[in-house]
Amino acid sequence: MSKPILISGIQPTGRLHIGNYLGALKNFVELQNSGKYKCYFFIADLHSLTESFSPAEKHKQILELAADYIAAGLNPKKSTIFLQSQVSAHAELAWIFETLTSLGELKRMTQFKEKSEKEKERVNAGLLTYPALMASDILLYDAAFVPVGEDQLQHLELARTLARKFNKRFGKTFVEPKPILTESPRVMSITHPKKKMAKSEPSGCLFLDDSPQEIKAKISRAVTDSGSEIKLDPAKKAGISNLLRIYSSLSGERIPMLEKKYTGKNYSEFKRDLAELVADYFSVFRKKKKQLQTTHYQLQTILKSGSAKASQIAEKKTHEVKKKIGIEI
Ligand code: AQP
Repeated sequence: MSKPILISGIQPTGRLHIGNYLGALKNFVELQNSGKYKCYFFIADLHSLTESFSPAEKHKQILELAADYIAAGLNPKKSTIFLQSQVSAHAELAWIFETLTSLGELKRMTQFKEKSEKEKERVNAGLLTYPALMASDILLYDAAFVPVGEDQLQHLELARTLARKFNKRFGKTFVEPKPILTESPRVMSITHPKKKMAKSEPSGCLFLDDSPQEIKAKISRAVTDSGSEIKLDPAKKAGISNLLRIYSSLSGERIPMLEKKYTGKNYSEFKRDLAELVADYFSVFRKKKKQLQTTHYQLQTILKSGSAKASQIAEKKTHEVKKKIGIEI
């Protein structure tokens, strides 16, 4: 029996933070290495055009994300790694999905509401139609599973709705995908622990390639709470709870074990150990990423060959879709 298909992507909008890693990328690598899935991982460059950018910066960000993928452990021999814009079927199917999606469904999306609120003077239509493109990214490949962070669940639900809607109207064509969440589906900002860690708020991020000195300085400044107990209590102790979750996800030690280990110890001891853990955990990643970025050729080759493979699958699916809706001659 063939393996279930799994797909996910990340936007090339800057350096990855530990939220992107613990919510998504770490899981991509584990799922790939489990050998249980046929995996596709892409760089969501079309999605990233919804935010302000310069062409030179965008080019750099794409190659940087490719280096992040490989340095974190994605392997082009095991997974198809590709660039979204190189597979034109993504944009083509997105248009068809836009015609099947109501304006109300799109306007209700939390991401659209939050981002359009922030970028009042620059709300582009792509921010609104983003979930239709995301549905296309997933449904083109018959993906059964999508590893994502919690913030993407609402968009994934729309992809499921679109698959059902299309199948009902035009006949069985798409698979309804299910999310795969990690134990840290929502890593919080280290400066505003009630808010999600996000690339657009860099001061609250721990970046994967921060130097050990930067990590130490950021963690020592991380917002904690009054009191001194190191205990998971997201409602009353959002700061320390977030740091505990990061510690647990990277070390593999369960939170009750950590609470026991740090009984009677103070925040600064805990923070010092966490900084050391984070710096050590990403030391191989930092070296590999640097080395991968010395030449772009290897990264470009991986993306070109992955995109050619993905195009074959995606084009077959768009032909099927066009036939079903009556626009193929
Ligand atoms: N804080 C987070 N905790 C857990 N998972 C997260 N993800 C993002 N932030 C967190 C997950 O990372 C994957 C890739 O994210 P993306 O690049 O598509 O999203 P993004 O919105 O550009 O990333 P940010 O950092 O969240 O930036 P902004 O500032 O734009 O909001 C996704 O699976 C996502 O769930």
